[in-house]
Amino acid sequence: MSSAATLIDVPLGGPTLPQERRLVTAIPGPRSQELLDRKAAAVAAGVGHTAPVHAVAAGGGVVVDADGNSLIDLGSGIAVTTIGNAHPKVVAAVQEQVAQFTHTCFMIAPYDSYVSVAEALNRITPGDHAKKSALFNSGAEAVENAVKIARKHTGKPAVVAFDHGYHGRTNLTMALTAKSMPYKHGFGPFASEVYRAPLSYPFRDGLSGPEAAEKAISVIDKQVGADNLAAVVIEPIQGEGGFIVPADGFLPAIVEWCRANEVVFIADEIQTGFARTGEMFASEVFGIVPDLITTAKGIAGGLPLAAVTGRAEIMDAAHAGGLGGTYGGNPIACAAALAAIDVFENDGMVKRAREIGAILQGRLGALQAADPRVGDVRGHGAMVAAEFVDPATGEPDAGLTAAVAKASIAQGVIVLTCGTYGNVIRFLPPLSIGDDLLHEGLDVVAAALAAA
Ligand code: PLZ
Repeated sequence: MSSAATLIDVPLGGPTLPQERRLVTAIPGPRSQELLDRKAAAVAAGVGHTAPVHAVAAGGGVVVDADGNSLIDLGSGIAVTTIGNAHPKVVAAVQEQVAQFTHTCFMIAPYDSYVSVAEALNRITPGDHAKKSALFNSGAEAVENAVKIARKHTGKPAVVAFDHGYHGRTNLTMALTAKSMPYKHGFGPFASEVYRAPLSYPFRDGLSGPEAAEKAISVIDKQVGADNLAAVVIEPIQGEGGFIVPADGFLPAIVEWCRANEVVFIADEIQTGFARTGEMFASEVFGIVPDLITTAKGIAGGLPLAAVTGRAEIMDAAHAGGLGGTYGGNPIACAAALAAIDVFENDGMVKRAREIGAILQGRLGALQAADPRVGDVRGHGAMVAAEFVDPATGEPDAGLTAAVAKASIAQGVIVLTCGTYGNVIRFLPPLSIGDDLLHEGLDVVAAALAAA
């Protein structure tokens, strides 16, 4: 059986990996191809992959494959390894915890790290009101629980999500997610009492924030009614939907309407959270204070952990025993989260996200100025995207987008696409990437665009 043990010279991951783009075979090389063949035979066809590689180590700004190729990482495993893959503080915390105990189930025998993560989240999330937290395993599970809590608190059934929104792949979160293919197609019926409102999408709707909010609130009022509505769930900057940054004033108007109507405002910060946007949370970019906030991804440096944090009186609405799960707040994931949060707070991550953002905006802005196929460049901090269009019509160009992403990966740069129309390339580099490597990655993407 092929395994890591049979590989030659597998390097140790983390920041000591050589920070370089290095192609020693075509992508995929023979060892990667061998894994992909085994994957095709053993793993359900529904589970896809973006980069055709057999990853063996990662750190800083690179992912190394089994053939010895070193790829520049501009995706962070979908915004997860924000502090850098195999960050030494996370590795040490995990190693210490895994030798101590691996699991007791927090609902059976509680432990310190879960409580410490809750305390940290209560402290660092937006707003200085009294807060409480509960921990889960995945982003989707956090969103599900935020909805449960909001329903229990308000005694109302309905939930509103937005056009282009993404909230997960479980039954309720599929219902909340906008895009059918690939997330929902054929997987229904979906959870009931989920309604959809129009988003602010400045590049495509031409509306000001207050105008877009008025339109959304009118739909919510007329088609749902505040008396039936438990919660509004929204990503402050949409992730999978296309890195859509709402126009100024949109989010504050929605928050204000929720407050006036006893509707819980849930910010899904699973992709935007933890320094990614150049603030600790994207809500701060827009000056809003959510009632509840869902987090995951960057929270624990790559270990599976998620949370719901929010107003203590709302969080406490669920009866004792009403929230939980076997693994939620697993001690190893919590140890990793405490290490990661330490890095976010004390190792300049917010500042680094802004520096990376300036490079991304500068480089992509220059591409846009020179190439009319780049219709829009948008984002905050180290969460920036380019939307590709047909210059003649402004219509989304998914074909061009896929070609640029594919060519970039073949040249050793991992980039991710997104968007309802599949015409957005998003940049989510680890904050541990060096400027030179980031520039080199962007050079490769620019060359791929020029050649496409
Ligand atoms: N909410 C805002 O971005 C996960 C999805 C990848 P889980 N986004 C990556 C894929 O294709 O499955 C996400 C998100 C927002 C919720 C989720 C769901 O988080 O940890 O994937 O369940």
